[in-house]
Amino acid sequence: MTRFSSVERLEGRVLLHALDVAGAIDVDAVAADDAAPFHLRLNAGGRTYVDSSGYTWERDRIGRGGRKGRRVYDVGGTGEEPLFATYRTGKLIRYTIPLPAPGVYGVNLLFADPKFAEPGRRLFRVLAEDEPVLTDFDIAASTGGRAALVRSFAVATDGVMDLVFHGTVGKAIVSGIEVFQGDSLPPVGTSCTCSAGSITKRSRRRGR
Ligand SMILES: [Ca+2]
Repeated sequence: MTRFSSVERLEGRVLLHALDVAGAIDVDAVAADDAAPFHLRLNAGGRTYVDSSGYTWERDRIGRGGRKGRRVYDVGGTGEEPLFATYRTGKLIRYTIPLPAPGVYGVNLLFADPKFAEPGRRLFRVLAEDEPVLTDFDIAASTGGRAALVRSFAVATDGVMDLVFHGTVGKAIVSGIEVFQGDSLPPVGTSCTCSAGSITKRSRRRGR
């Protein structure tokens, strides 16, 4: 069994050091982390980006699968076009995000479809911690395509947030990911109508 014994903050990233529970526990470091709620902003498929509110979105170093992309176009419903116009896309995309501790975290997923404006051309599902949070998700059906869209969830985690995007018609796509503790902030730079959902480990049904 391991415990997270210390947390370092470097360039906005949180590095976790897992030590055997019999090892020395740096209580001060854990306490210091408790004072600052975890909040990761990730610019999927893009570079480091500072949004209009001054928050830094990290470049996409941890995404796996698919490819990074960027399309210059007028992204509707947002003032953060560089965030939404860069994306990771593919049949199977995976983000594995280390967290300070197990528990419930807020997740905002940012989307914009740079290609399709009509429904039915791109459908995908999203799993958080192995549970589907979006099924037959169709960006264009919600926004008409080239506009910002945010979906928000509360997800119970084991200390590592696993997000999987799986294209069922065409390729999955994602423009940004926020994972955070504490109160939810308004979705960045978007005027969309956002849905909220939540899952907990207790509600999970296995064997489906
Ligand atoms: Ca992006």
